Amino acid sequence: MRAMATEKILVLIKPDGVRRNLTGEVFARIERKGYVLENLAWQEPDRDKLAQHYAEHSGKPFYPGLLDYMSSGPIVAAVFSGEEVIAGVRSLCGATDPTVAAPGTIRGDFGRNWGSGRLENIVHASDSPESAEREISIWFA
Ligand code: IDP
Ligand code: MG
Repeated sequence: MRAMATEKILVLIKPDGVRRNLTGEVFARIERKGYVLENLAWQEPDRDKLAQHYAEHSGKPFYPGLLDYMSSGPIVAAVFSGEEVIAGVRSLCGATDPTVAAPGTIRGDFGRNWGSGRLENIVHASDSPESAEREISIWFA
């Protein structure tokens, strides 16, 4: 029998998503698929918090630009739950690069290259149960 342990995921509406009034659109897609909203918070993170969140990318060429992008305005953080919610929400988000993310996905439908030199893609979603637990403790301490 299939395991039914309920999983959780951290979702962030990144500054471009908030700026472009896409917060409700993104959450609506996740809710309509059937996942359950567990927690929600408006956040204006300092650089330390963003560095903790993106620790795995520290040292990569795009890391300083990523932190600039993520500091460019408010963020909305949320926790959703459900069986296989991580795979489900990441599928709704689409590929990292919005230019080629599949149509029908959040990044594919609403994202593009704006010429900022950064990869602005509206939404963050945890990629494993371990990441989700770590990230939820950062944003919902
Ligand atoms: P993900 O958000 O799809 O999980 P990750 O590889 O974990 O993608 O990267 C985290 C974030 O860092 C991306 O969402 C994007 O904003 C940014 N990023 C990833 N790769 C690049 C890159 O090659 N250039 C610029 N920014 C990048
Ligand atoms: Mg990631």
